[in-house]
Amino acid sequence: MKSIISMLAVGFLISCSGDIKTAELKLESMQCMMCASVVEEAVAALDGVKKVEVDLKGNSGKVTYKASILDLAAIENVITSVGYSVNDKKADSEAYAKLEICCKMPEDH
Ligand SMILES: [Cu+2]
Repeated sequence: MKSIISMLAVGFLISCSGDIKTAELKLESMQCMMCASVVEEAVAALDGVKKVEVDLKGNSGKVTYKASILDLAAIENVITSVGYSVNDKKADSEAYAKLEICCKMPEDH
């Protein structure tokens, strides 16, 4: 089932524009709605991002972007720069230190 959906998605993207990519984001350090909206807004503000969805409960996200303007590393960098970890990249420690207490990892409470 999943492969059928992704085949359809790939077909759709190619017929639409070869330049558009979708990437999954692992967002393990999000704690609350505020975290989700901070991450979402930071990514949405990047030039070349078409769409971003953050799933707080799933600790994940999905971003659709123009590959000619932006790459995944730049998207990951903006997320770490606002204090959250993404995929295998750690949050910027200064930005993380400034987060509200409720937005920090449970072990730091
Ligand atoms: Cu939070």
